[in-house]
Amino acid sequence: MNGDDPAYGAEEIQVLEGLEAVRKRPAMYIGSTDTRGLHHLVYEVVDNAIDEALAGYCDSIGVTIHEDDSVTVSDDGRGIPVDTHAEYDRPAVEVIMTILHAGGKFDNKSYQVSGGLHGVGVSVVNALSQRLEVQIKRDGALWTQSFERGEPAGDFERVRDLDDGEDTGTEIRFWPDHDIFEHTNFSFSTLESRLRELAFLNSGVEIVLTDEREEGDDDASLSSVFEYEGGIREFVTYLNETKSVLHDEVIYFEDADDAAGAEGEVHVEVAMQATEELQGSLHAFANNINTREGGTHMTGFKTALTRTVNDYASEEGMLADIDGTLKGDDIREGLTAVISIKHPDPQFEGQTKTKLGNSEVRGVVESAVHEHLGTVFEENPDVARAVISKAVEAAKARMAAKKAEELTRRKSALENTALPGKLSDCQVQDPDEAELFVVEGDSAGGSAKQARNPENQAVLPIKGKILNVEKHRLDRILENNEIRSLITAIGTGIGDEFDMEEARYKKIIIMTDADVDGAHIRTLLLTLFYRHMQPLLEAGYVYAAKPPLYRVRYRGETYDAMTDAERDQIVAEKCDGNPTQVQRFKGLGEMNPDQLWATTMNPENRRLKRITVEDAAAADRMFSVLMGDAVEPRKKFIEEHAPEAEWVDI
Ligand code: 0RA
Repeated sequence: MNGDDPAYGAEEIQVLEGLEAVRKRPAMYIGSTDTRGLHHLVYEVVDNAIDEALAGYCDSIGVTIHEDDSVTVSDDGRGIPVDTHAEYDRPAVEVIMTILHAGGKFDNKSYQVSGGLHGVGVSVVNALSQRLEVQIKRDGALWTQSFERGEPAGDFERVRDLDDGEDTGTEIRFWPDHDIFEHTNFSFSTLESRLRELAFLNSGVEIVLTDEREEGDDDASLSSVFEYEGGIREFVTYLNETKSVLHDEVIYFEDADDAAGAEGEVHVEVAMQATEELQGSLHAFANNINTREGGTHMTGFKTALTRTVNDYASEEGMLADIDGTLKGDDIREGLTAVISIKHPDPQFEGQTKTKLGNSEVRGVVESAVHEHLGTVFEENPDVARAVISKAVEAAKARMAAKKAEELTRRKSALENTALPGKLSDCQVQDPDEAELFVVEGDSAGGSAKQARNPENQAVLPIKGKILNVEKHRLDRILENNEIRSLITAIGTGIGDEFDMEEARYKKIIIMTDADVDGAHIRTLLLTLFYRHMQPLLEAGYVYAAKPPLYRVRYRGETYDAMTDAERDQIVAEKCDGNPTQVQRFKGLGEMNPDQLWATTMNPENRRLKRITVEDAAAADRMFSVLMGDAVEPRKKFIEEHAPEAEWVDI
């Protein structure tokens, strides 16, 4: 960029095109314009505040959801610069707010979160907001400017002097543009989990989330404060809250390396703790971004973990009972770990840009883990023993399970041609069109069979409670008849045998009663999918049907209500007193086939909820809370989430 006058005019035009491009193709900048993209706006602004914190200037961040669905993000950082930008001859804040990627040019921050996945800069938030107001406390004064759909709506103004001792900082309030976003209602719990995560990842930064709306989507509290001096150590403690841990102290170490060259240091932090669980729970972050697809930091961690544990175990003669060495999977069974790296120039790859690509990071993490974990083991033999005994136990079980799996595999090779007897299959063979209803109980299954459209709707009744898949390894799970019929009907197989190409339906719809037992069965089924058939969830093939709770009849008309509130609304608005009949459906079995078709199965009227793996950590926690041994946290969870527990996003 150069600053002479003719170029200035040209740049000005480019600027306008820049934000226009954002409004034209918002998905290119924030991923999507659904609720995910909407929340991205908040993360983008918060990332800027986190950058201030990482640079050492900010220790408190506030996020407030207002009644009009606008959001304010405030921080006590240095404040956005208020001087005039020499090249553009405009106030610096205006440049930052109206020029793509301008933010970074003002500063050489060592670790810029913005620049990573979100990385688009606050100007994108501005472009996608019908209004945005910024207040800056800096250079002894309070300053302000507002914008509409990315363009200045007024001049940059000095409002007043700061009081003695009044802190510097930035406050940005924005109103997402209804023309861009499908919905503009923010979810407290979605913001809460990301902000909690950020507080874990950036120890010492206080983040306060406040909901000023009358009806927050979470009635538990209107304000949450997150601040973790222990950083990712406390993250691991949190993830293990409902699990039985095998050693008291969380293992923690950090290191820095100059492998990234002149750009700056690569900083590595690892926290881990072994538990009795069968599932491991590994979470890798790069510059605060949850790298769900893994990457070089994850690979480095796994390699070094396997090597370090095997080295120590064989030196101590702990491998006598097993054939060969411990496999990575054995060591990671029940292990909860958080790996967080900060890199001056992170490269994100993969389908969702959540895979870390920097090749030098692998070695950096590998040597850090090898060195520090080795030391931890030497200095804490009890901890080493706990981790290794669990891995040895897992290795033995693996060998036993392998035999069982082979047996099932051989059996299923013969059985596979025959679909389960209880399945009423549909006529179409095309998975794009075919739907499978997994129905609770034989009687509801019977109604569903009569109600369905046999052309493309298949019905599989599932009896009672299926096996608690959280507590058993795959070999035991495969002994269960209900689960075997389900897997055979779906067609993909399970575990190592899983093959997405073989899916016989692209909609697998769980249809259970709208009561606690129904919710339980649904959770069991989802646990099975989550643990052993996760690609189905990732592909968006799994749904929950939402049967109505009530049917209201009034003067020959019928209305269905999903909730008590909906019922009350119908009664108030549609019915005028006397001959109003309200029928409560206790179970699916109480509906006759016509009703079941009309309310729950007919694609024209039904409501389905697509089940996704939005947040692996949150889902992991919820499954453990709902399915695990610890009774108190489960009780607490159900009490806190009772009204929406059935529809928690998993
Ligand atoms: C550019 C340069 C500097 C800080 C910021 C932007 C900044 C942006 C945001 C957005 C939200 N909160 C923020 N806080 C700061 C560095 C200014 C300096 O060098 O003093």
